[in-house]
Amino acid sequence: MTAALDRPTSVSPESVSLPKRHYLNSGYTVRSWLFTTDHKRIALLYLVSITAFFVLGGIAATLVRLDLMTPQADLVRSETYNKLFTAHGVIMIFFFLVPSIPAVMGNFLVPLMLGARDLAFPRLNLLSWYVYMVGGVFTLYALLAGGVDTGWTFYAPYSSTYSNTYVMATAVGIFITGFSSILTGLNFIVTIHKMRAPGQVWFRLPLFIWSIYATSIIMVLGTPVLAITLVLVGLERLLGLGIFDPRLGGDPILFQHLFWFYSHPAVYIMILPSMGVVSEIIPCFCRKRPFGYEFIGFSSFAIAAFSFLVWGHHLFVSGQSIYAGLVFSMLSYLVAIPSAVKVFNWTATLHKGSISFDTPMLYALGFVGLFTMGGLTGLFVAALAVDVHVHDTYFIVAHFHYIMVGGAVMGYLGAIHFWWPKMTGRLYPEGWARLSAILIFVGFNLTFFPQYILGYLGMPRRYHIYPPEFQVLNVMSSAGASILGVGYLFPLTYLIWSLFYGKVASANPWRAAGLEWQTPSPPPTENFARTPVVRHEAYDYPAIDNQQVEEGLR
Ligand code: HEM
Ligand SMILES: [Cu+2]
Repeated sequence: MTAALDRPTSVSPESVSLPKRHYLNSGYTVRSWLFTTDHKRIALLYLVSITAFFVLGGIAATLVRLDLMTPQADLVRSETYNKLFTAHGVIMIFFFLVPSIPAVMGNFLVPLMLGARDLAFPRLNLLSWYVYMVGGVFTLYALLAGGVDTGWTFYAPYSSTYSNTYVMATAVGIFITGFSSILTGLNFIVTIHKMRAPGQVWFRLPLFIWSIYATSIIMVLGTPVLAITLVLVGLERLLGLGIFDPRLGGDPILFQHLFWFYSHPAVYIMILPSMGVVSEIIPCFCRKRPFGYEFIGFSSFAIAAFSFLVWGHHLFVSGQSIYAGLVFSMLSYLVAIPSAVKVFNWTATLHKGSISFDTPMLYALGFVGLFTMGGLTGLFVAALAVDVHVHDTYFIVAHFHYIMVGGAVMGYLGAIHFWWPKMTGRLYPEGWARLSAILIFVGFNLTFFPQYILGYLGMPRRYHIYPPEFQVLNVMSSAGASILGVGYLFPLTYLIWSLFYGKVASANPWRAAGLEWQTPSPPPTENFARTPVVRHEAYDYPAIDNQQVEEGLR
């Protein structure tokens, strides 16, 4: 087993104490954090910021769900209701989900997984965080000063002409934050091309890197379109140009084309990184090479490419020609193919694996199930006739929450748990963590499954008042939301607890493959004492396990 000689032997007892020198104790001042160019510290800056936004978005969701407990408008006024779901959508999409895995886990892991010291442009990386924060503060100001009521989609001409809420300030905030996304994407692309350790050829890259690369392409190509769209809305508001408002000679459908040309691919900015995470976790917790490594990798690119061809499925009922509708419907089914390839490969990896159900694995399995549900109902809405029936109903709300919360957030939580020992050098309490994973899964389904039924029965989304016969399902959904909310509070609590009291983690507590596990937990500022050399395939779990058996460690 010479090939495996430079693998970490993780469970030897002397390795289980915090290293003397690591990136967390390289400086304690506020300055050492706010001016750091260490990708790992920047990842933590993002972690704290997006967590704060998640809490704010969650509070807005809670108020919406509370209000929908009764058919009449009992809690808030209609204007407030509109502002609440808009705040929820804007925060969750632009300030939580889009930056979640790329900016937190990507920042932390990309250099480590490549065996590099840092990202290609460390100062640009810090700038990205500042740009994100400036945009975030702008938007928060707008939301607190008076709010926006356009929905996160900013449909024109309502947003460009009629709404008298804080559209401009919110749009400026999102516009600014977009640059953060673009800079991060560029940084990742250059880093993945230029900074790989010797021997780290493309087909030995972790699948997480493939997915981050594909995500970065979408970030770089898609985000400018959103930025331009928001500028056009702004110009129409300020100068009365006739771009979108038909009264001024503009075309409101043009807005929808531009908006969804970004926002459909953006869904994959949210989901592809989670797919990458799951492709790391599943092989580790069933001790097998991923089935069809190349297929999982290339399907990320196929998804990224196809995602740019399907925006018109959001316009089926907007009066586009029936032929355009047909083409977009067919193209939408194309995206299902690479997605299904991934699900098939994960499932095949599980087959005859020796599976252990640790917390990251629970999240990964949750991801596969819930993403599949979201994806299958995506096929429903990609069918023209079905979409006419369920368009703008709660069916859509259920569908996208299954993808974005059941999929992307589960992947994010899986990632946080999987790499927490590496990030902090501490283990979290496994029992609590499993409990909360189960709570989140149950709460999630109770929240969003009834919404499929509500939508199918005809309850429109974004409505404040609904007919009494929909109340039972709405109450179920709100009850689920409170379970889900508690489920989310758990990790927030025990992860912070573990920072101080958690058991010290070894360099590689999961016996995982991948360069990031070959350096101490938490890693030193320069990541690796010596530049690692890659001599074997990715995910060589059989070899790792054989070696440990030979050394008498297992
Ligand atoms: C705690 C769990 C959550 C609950 C209970 C929840 C609930 C809701 C509700 C009730 C709506 C309003 C639907 C409507 O009136 O049309 C909504 C909309 C939305 N949610 Fe969530 N949500 C949750 C988590 C999330 C997360 C984590 C994300 C994304 C990361 C998200 C993204 C969205 C988006 C984009 C909208 C659309 C807003 C709009 O129509 O303008 N939600 N959610
Ligand atoms: Cu779409």
